[in-house]
Amino acid sequence: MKLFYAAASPYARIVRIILIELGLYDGIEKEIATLRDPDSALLPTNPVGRVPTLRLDDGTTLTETLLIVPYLDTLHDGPPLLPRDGSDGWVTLSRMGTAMGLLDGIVAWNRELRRPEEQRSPGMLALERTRATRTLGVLEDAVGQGAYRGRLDAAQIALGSALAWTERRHRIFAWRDGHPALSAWYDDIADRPSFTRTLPPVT
Ligand SMILES: N[C@@H](CCC(=O)N[C@@H](CS)C(=O)NCC(=O)O)C(=O)O
Repeated sequence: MKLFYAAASPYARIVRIILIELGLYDGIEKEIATLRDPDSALLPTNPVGRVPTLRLDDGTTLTETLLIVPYLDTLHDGPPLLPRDGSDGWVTLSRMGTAMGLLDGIVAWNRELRRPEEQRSPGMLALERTRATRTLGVLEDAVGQGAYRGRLDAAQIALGSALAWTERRHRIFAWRDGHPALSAWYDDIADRPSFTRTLPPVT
C-alpha cells in the first residue's frame, strides 16, 4: 500500500491521522507528491492529480477522502471510524459531512485569497466567509452540547484537521474568535500524537 500526500493537505492529513491511529502509518510506503505539476509522480497513479491518493497492493487506486476512510475501516477490528450501517443513528456520517463541508469551503475561500487581488471575486469571498462563519456557529453550539466527543471517529479527525489547517494556512480567518467551546475542543484533540506528528506547515 502506498500513500501519496502533501504535508500541507488537510484532506491527506485525515488519512494520515487515521493510519497512525490504526498503527499502520509506519508500515506503508509514502510519497510526498507535487500538486498542479505536469511532471508530478502522482499522475501515473491518479490522473486527477489530487491527494490523498492510496494505491493498494494489487494496483487499485483509491482517491477522495470520503472513499478512502471506509476502506481504512476494513483494515481493523475495532469500532468503525465512520459507521455506514446506521448503528450510531447516522450521527458520525452527519458530523463528518459538516466537517468536510466546512473544510471544502475554507479551502476554496483561501484559494480565492491567493489569487492576485484584482482577480478575486468579492461575491465568492463573501459567500465563503458567510458559509464558514455560519458553520462554525453551529459547531460551537454542537460541541458545547457534547458533539464530536467520545471514542475517536473520522468526524472528529476531519473537524480537527479543518480547524488546524485554518489556523495555520488560512490567510485571514481567525476561527477561534467567538468560538471558545470549539477552541477548547480543538486544543484537546490537537494534543493527540497522531495530530502533533502531522501538523501542516504554517504558510
Ligand atoms: N475531494 C478531495 C479533495 C482533495 C484535494 O483537494 N486535495 C488537494 C490538496 S489539499 C489537492 O490535491 N489539490 C491539487 C489540485 O487541486 O490540483 C478529497 O476529499 O480527498
